[in-house]
Amino acid sequence: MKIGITCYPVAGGSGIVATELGQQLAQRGHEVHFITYAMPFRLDRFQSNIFYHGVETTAYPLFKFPPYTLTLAAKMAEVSRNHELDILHVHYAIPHATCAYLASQLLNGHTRRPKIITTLHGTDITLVGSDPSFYDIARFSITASDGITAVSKYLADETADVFKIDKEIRVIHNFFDETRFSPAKTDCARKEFASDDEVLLMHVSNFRPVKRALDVIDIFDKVSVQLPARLVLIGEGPDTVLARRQINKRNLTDRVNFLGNQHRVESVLPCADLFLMPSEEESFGLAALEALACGVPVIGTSGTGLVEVVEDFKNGFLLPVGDTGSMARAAISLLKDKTRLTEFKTNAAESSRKRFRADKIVGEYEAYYEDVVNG
Ligand code: GMT
Repeated sequence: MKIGITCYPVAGGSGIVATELGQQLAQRGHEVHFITYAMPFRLDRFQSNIFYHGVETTAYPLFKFPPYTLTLAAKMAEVSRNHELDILHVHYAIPHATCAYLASQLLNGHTRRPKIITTLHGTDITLVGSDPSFYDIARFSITASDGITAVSKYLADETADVFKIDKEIRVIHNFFDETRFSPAKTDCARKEFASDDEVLLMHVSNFRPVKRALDVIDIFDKVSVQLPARLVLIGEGPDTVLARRQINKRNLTDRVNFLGNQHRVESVLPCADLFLMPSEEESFGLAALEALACGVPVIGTSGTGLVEVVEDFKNGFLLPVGDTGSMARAAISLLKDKTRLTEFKTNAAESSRKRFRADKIVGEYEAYYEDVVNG
């Protein structure tokens, strides 16, 4: 098939899933066209069957805000026409589903109009989509799509509820590339971050308030009172400054390592003993899945989409949002019990492979594409 993919090209979960999906589809022989305003974050090497179409934004004195959505819609229509796309798969509803709808209108009368599939990732619904000013346009654009997918049942239910949508929302979970994400075969670069007698905790996110980076630091602080410990923080975002300030305030500077955005998290993740994801909201938790795939147990929040990813008491623990005391206690007891920790690490690698490996989940996308294209 010929598939156009639009996503945010930055280091967020939706862009990463879209990029990895495009790469997997290209490997399976599909022709994939990325239509984005910059080269997607993980599209960092040449691959055959992948094409990139940059979307320009026009700076004109009259435009206080460059009309990116219009140039994106026009580019979607142009690429669809020139390459006879079968599918335009947009990730993150706002504004991509709206742009795809507009592109489809531009193609009215053209014999081959691509089917539009919108994949909902989370904050497009839970935060942005439900903001009153976006509600109508988000609902309209999502329902106007030929196909809708959500990255968890939790998100599909939330979407149906918030937007009163009775159309099918197909649940297709996030996935990982098992040729890259796997437990440490050697000692990885662990000694760069911690010595043999220290435990190593890790957190990866875009440091938005929803990720509760200060809870990560609080949990780490509590753990390090009981155990010699180090923390590695990966990613960047609006709360990075707050997090640094908190680390200084608690005198943890020499035990915390900030790595910023990393294109290849798989080279660092396997070094960790435990991954922390205490998010307020998490529709799925791709970073948690990537940690599990690297054999790292996860402490996350209950009542979020993480319940579909982390198996409580098997490869991690799920606790209420903000309950850093319980999260720290769970972390300490697991880290102190080496036999149980090894068992959790094995479970993490095995169950993530069984449930979320790329060939299984990408096959689900392909089957869905077939369903939508064949009406
Ligand atoms: O909020 C983020 O962390 C980024 C956001 C995105 O859309 O870029 O991530 C969402 O999509 C990921 C990929 O599907 C999910 O794994 C994340 O759980 C989800 N984030 C939230 O729901 C907060």
